[in-house]
Amino acid sequence: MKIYNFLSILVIALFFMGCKKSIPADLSDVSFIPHPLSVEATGTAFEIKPKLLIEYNSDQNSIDQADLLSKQIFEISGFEPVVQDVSNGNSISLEIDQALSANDSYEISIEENQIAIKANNEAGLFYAVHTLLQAIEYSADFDAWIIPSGLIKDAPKFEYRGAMLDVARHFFSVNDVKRFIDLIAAYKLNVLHLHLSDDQGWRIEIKSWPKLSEIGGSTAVDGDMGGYYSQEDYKEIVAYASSKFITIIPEIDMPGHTNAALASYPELNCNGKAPELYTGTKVGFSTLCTDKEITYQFVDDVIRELAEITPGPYIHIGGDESHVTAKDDYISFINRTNEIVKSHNKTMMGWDEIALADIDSNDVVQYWAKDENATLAVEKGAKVVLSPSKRVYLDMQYDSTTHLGLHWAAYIEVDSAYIWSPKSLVDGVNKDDILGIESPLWTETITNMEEIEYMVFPRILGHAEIAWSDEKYLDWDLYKHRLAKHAKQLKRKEINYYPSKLVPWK
Ligand code: TNX
Repeated sequence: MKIYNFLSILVIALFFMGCKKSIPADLSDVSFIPHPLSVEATGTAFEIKPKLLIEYNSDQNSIDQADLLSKQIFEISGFEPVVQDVSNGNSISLEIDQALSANDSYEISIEENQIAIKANNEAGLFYAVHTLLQAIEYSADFDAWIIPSGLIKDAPKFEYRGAMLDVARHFFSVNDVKRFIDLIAAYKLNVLHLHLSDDQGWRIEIKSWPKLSEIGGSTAVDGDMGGYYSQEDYKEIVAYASSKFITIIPEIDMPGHTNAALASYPELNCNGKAPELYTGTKVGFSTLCTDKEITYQFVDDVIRELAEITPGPYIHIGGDESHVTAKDDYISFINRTNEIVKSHNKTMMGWDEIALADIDSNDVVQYWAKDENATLAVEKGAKVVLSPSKRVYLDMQYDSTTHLGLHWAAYIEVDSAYIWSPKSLVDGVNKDDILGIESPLWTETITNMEEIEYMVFPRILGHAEIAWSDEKYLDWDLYKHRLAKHAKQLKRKEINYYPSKLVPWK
């Protein structure tokens, strides 16, 4: 009798083991974006079951990341892991390991009973968690939550992986910015540049010049609702971004693109008269009065207050399209502004036109339009962030049939956003001159979060991969299939992405 029971249990057990094997488990089949440095599949799988343990090594840094992983696993699978500080088998463990020398690097070893995450620092753990989450999403269509086994090794190619949001042409709430941060952090971006001022709006409270936000912040393109961040709001954004390893770079665009400031304070105008607030979309018509001393008092106050609430190293001073500032005045304005930025212990960053001024290896130039400016910047020793408008401008229409956005630089379909290489973009600008890449979203035509998502996704996934992954993985014909499989993750996060016909969506 007993032997029959035993045999039937054995048969049932074998049957179920057989079922499990029918779940494909191939780590190299997971559609990682950005692609890790190396992925080695070993053909078995780790199964996520109720009471999964997530262990952190007692170093403080691992705890937050263990919590994050647990919350996300619960959201994806419905199983709530137990997070604890012990070590025994059948668990996911996280620890900082200084033996991993590359900055922000990590390794994930996935075995049947144990997943071990090691990283060079806490950001590395954060990136590892997001890679592992992509591997978990792989099994969303199967009837068990499995993570295919193997070894992943990873490290970023560029240290600067950015996006820019123009909150001046249209204003977006703190919550919108937080969602934007969540969405880009999942793809290992680590910079969010906020374009905080332009002709149409001033979006940050400056206590010593309160009318900037009161008057200058009161409107937006098309007379749409304005708004501004109080310094407390801004600090909240900075802290939220920092919890996702994203550095905020604030931009005050000067000396052009300043109508909102000029309308708020007549003394900043050469004729002492304040212009009307502006709600159109033309560029290049405004300038601060570069030979008035009060202008530099203004610049100093604004940069001082911004520097005090910005922990990151950069202050972006714009400097683009100052078409009504005489060239000599422009150059002396940028030089003086640079001194001011340095006096507040920050590094000046600006659009590529600032290469005309006396910049050097302490400054960062953001290439968007003119090759000769990028080359000049490099000749002067500056580092360059690449934002080629024909490839990464997220406000460009996908094609002539998509209605949001502009097309002055190009129509940028999902393939065109992806098929370019930083190191061969501009003659004379080589890998070592490049700090990284950044994708700007200008918002003349963009008014809400749904529209932001439509313009940003999926193009920014390609940019994230260009910024992070080794060149050898940058192949559109392979990438488009990974992107296609990735759609279910975009859907789960309810991202309103553009369903390009060039991608074989599943
Ligand atoms: C150019 S890019 C601008 C922005 C506009 C954008 C629209 C740059 C530095 N200046 O002021 O919003 O085109 O695509």
